[in-house]
Amino acid sequence: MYTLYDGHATGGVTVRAALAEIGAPHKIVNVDLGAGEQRSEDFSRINPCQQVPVLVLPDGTILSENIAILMYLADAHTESELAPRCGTVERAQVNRWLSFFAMNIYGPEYLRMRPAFYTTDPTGADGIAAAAAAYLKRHYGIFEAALGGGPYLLNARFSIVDIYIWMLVQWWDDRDQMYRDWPKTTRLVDTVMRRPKIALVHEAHFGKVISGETGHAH
Ligand SMILES: N[C@@H](CCC(=O)N[C@@H](CS)C(=O)NCC(=O)O)C(=O)O
Repeated sequence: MYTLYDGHATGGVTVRAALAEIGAPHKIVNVDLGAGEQRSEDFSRINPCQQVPVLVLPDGTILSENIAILMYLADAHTESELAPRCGTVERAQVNRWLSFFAMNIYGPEYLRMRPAFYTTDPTGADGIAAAAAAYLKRHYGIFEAALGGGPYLLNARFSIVDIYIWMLVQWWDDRDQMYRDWPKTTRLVDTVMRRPKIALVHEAHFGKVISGETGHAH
């Protein structure tokens, strides 16, 4: 039995989605980020970074870091086919884009959404948010140009990187610009969120799934 420490609508939705796809028995311990529970002594012992998600494996091993958890789940449950076999070119591409999104989208989204946290100069926050937004747009554009026929990164083959991208795109607030400028990326995300098991996670955390290629998530 896995134990997932997570809050509401956090990056941990990726782990919820992967566990749902696998059908792995698990329990969820809610960490109320709004109430600061991530900074409690008990949770800090589990993850000194005071962040969710954290997955505790059946043997008691504590795994933090979103993409490490996703890779573990895919490799421990190969029958669910959530990632190509290690050592293949397809797997290298999955790892490459997981890494790309973790570095170039996940981190910079925090700069865009919470700029004041990243400066000691209160007058500098708006500039940080604007620079982060420009950086994010550039990198979403790079991904859009790299996507092939879709709908997923590996075309017909769904994998953990698609789950990760689905989660991150929920943080981007200009839906109209996204559908206009990144049609292949939004098609990928629409396809992920309509997978029956992921649709349930999506609705619980982000709102109603709307059918149709151009349906907006919000
Ligand atoms: N590098 C970590 C980052 C995790 C992270 O940023 N988690 C956020 C929720 S999405 C969090 O727990 N924040 C706690 C806080 O804001 O105090 C990962 O990839 O899992």
